[in-house]
Amino acid sequence: MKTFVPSSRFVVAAAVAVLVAAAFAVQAAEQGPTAPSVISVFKVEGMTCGGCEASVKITVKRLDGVQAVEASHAEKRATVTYDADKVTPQAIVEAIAKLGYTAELVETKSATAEPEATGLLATLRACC
Ligand SMILES: [Cu+2]
Repeated sequence: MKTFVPSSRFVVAAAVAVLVAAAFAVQAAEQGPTAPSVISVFKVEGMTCGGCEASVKITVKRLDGVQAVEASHAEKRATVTYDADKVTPQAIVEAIAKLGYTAELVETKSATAEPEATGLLATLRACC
């Protein structure tokens, strides 16, 4: 009578499967609706047209943890919805500064409503 002895390859595969499942569980938990989102409003100097707004939106949106970005050159303002555990207002200010604009944090409040989808119609071009 043979006893089932798992091969080392089987053990490794099983271990990998468990780790992958655990990673997915952690990811699902992190993306849950309980993630703490906040909205920060920044005063942004230097934007002169819609292209500038698009540059700010696209750049800030790329930061890990940023969920939505609104920018207005007329109001000299950018409004960013983000996960406060992943990104800071200072990081957002620095990202905008690298584009050549001056950003300053005005206020931070907790996000109450779902952020609108943004940036879908933004034109991809370097500007001003
Ligand atoms: Cu512009």
